[in-house]
Amino acid sequence: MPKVLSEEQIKHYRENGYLGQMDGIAPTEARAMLADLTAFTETHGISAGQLQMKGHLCFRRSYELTFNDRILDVVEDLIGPNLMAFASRFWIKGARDKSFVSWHQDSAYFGLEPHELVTVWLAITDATPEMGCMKVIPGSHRGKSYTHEETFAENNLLARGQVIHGVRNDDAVYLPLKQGQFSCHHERILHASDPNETEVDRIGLAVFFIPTHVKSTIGRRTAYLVRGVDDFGHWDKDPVPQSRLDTGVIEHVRAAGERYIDPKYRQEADLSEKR
Ligand SMILES: O=C(O)CCC(=O)C(=O)O
Repeated sequence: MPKVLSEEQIKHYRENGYLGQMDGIAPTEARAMLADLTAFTETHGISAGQLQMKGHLCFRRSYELTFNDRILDVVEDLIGPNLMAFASRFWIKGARDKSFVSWHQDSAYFGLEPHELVTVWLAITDATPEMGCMKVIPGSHRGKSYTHEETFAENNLLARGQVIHGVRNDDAVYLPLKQGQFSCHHERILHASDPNETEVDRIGLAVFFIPTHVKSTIGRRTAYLVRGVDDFGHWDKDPVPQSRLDTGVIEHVRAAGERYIDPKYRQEADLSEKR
């Protein structure tokens, strides 16, 4: 018996690989997160969006968000009751920002098996098609694993500018969100986003959740239990941010990001696709 989703929504996710527009946090809470992001940049001289893999651990608020019942009830209905937060990324596009995200599948890079990861994309600001909200190709999570070309193109927000060529934009569904809402997408779905053509920022936090039975295919890494029990022990534990901007965890976050962009990691994660 699902906790919050209808059978129809679960069927939609299984068939299409995504769910859009669910209520997550209050706009006041989203604005507090924006203030944290600004304070982080002032303190560290970099944007939290530059931290590729576990940005949410830099803030007590976004760490706590990974335990949010409203969000976890949805994730539980999709992938079961025993859940870990594996990683995250703040996706930040300023006003009139040319940054974009090319078509890609997260499964080619995450080094996980089986591919059951659900991304919760939480809108910290509104995200509309004009602002470059997420877009997906429905059902593509059930198709093949694609080869990505690593372009390192300027303005591509992906760590290696990885691109899947030949995806038809006409087949895309856009996932607009209001501030505080979230969408979910499957690790294997083809997804992308366009530049922000508006005068206001578009900021989201993507948190990547896995069931506890999912393994790392590239050696031991860290994650943490957010709900249920872990009967598998596949993951070491991430450090916990103790204060609003806990500087103690930043080295851990940086190291996870550096490992993610290391070409050796990419090779091994890719091989896991073919095992
Ligand atoms: O926020 C975006 O524009 C892209 C997000 C994305 O690729 C993801 O969350 O996996």
